[in-house]
Amino acid sequence: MLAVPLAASACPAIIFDTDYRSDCDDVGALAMVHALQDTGKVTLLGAIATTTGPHVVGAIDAVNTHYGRPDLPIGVVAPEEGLNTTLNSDDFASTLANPQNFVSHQTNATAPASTALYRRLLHAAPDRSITIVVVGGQTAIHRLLISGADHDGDAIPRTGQQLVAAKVRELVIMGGHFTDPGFAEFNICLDLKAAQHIAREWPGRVIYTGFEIGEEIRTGAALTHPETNPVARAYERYCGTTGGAGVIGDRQSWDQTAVLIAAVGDKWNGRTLWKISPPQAIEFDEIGRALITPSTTGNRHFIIQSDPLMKHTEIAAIISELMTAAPKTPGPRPLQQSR
Ligand SMILES: [Ca+2]
Repeated sequence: MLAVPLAASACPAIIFDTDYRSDCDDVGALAMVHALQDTGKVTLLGAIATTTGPHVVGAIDAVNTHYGRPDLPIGVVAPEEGLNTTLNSDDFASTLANPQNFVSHQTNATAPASTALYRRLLHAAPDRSITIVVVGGQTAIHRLLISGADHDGDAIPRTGQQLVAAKVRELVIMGGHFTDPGFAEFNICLDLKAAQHIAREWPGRVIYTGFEIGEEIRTGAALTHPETNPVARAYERYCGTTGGAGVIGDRQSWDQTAVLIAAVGDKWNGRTLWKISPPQAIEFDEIGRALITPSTTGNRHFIIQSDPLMKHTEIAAIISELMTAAPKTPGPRPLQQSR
């Protein structure tokens, strides 16, 4: 299969859209965004939480604050009947949002609605400047896309569709499975109707990094100091429930692959990380399986593993280095810590 080159812009302006309490790879991915900003590779404009667990905004803010960026806006989706936005587990969010453990100031109660924040950030941005990275369900981008002009009286004259067409350069989604046609992937199924709509209607290029890409890339065990680093603490809490209690362990790196693609495309220091598929038409069927049809006029793509050109362990080393990089300008620590 021929692959197409993927040129990253010099310094993408990123909105990070996350289901930040179902798995610790979201926390690792957010840490990567901050580390990439510390080295001038991206600019983080804000975060969107697609889960409505009571501590999710505080838990995102704790990591932003750890990296010295406490003022980044965080939007949250409002719950809706029939939509599973409150996930079953709360492995790390309450721990990260606890002010005895880490400093944070924003909460679910103070956070703007996801659609309001998306529209405000897009409206204020230069044309074709924004890269959206979605590492959870697609509820928030769906609501953005179908929002009307002057949504909730925001005085922004464009519809969501018009804003996206004008302002968004690229959408990178962790979701789907592109080598197993029978696999209905978790993020797609979190809000299947949204994922189907985005695949059909998003007015620009979409790159999917499938389950199979991050599955073999294991990171996390190199994190240290969970008493002061909320990223390490999340991995300790999460891997404590899936591995050994209280142990910082490795975890699959699904969400981190989306951040790496958004930041640097298909190359890292001149080496090819993975291949990008030729243009496709991509849909998701009634249970969430990806349907792929080559299309010369399509603008959907998926990631193809380039191993052995770049081994999983080599990509893991790149991600791990970013996840464990010390903040350039560390934020404050709590006066009294509970451990
Ligand atoms: Ca996720």
